[in-house]
Amino acid sequence: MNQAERLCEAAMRAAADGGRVTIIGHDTPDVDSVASSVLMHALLTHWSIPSRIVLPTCADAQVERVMPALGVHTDAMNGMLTEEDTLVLVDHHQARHPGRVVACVDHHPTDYPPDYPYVQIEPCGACALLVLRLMKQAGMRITEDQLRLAVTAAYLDSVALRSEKIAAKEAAWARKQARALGMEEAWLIREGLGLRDMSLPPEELAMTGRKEYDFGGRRVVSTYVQTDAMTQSLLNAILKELHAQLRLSGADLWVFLVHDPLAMRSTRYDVAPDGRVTVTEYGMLASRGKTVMPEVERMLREGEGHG
Ligand SMILES: [Mn+2]
Repeated sequence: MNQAERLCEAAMRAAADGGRVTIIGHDTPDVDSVASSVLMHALLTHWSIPSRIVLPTCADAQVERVMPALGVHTDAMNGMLTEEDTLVLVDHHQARHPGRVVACVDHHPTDYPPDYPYVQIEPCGACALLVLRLMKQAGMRITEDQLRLAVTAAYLDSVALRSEKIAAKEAAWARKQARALGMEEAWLIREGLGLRDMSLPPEELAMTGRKEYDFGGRRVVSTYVQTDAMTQSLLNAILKELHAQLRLSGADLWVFLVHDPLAMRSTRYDVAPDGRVTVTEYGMLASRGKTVMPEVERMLREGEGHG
């Protein structure tokens, strides 16, 4: 038995204390968030620890499209949270909802890790892969449905295995499993690239993948778009919308990313409340979780100023 898996089990068991724990992914749940929750639920069930999954907000459109095909129905995950709840965070590590956090398993690195009884934050192509590893360490027999969930999460959370956040070894594993499971790789790639329909209104393009962060009291909102067809006029319209949204939200900064998965590069636009925009170019598909937000967090916490 592995050390991480043993600590994880002990923390969850102590927390459950005969009751039930609640598994919760990040806000605007994506496929990796939901897949990680479903796998964590299976792991807790294996340990005979009662648990439920709660999606903290409405899932994104890709979840609605993809999860039913994988046999996962999210309508049963609409519970309420109260201060009495005991929470297990997956695919994020910042507590933003009522309840006491007892554990987190996440793949968004931070220089400022939280202080929960069990914290496992490791760079990884998808959080679902970390949970899958815990399941294997716990001696579980992994079903084909569970493997399919993990493989799908790997493709969809890493821009079809192209993001810098997925290690070559993990990508090779995902490709091999997809083949062995008879999954349609063209579909995984299409969903993973997630190329946006750029004829949508800029208000909509501006808001994809919205996440909120609290970096020592500084609030940051972030969204992104994946496209190979951004134009200057469309970008201007999006940035204007983001500035309006930033002022409405009262946050300190809006970080907007344009990922071009075909050119393999990302551009970051930091929109400040005064309307100033700072542009950062990445000569790669920069991962928001692995590279961009840790940079933003450092910038804000260490007060390097902005712009
Ligand atoms: Mn994820």
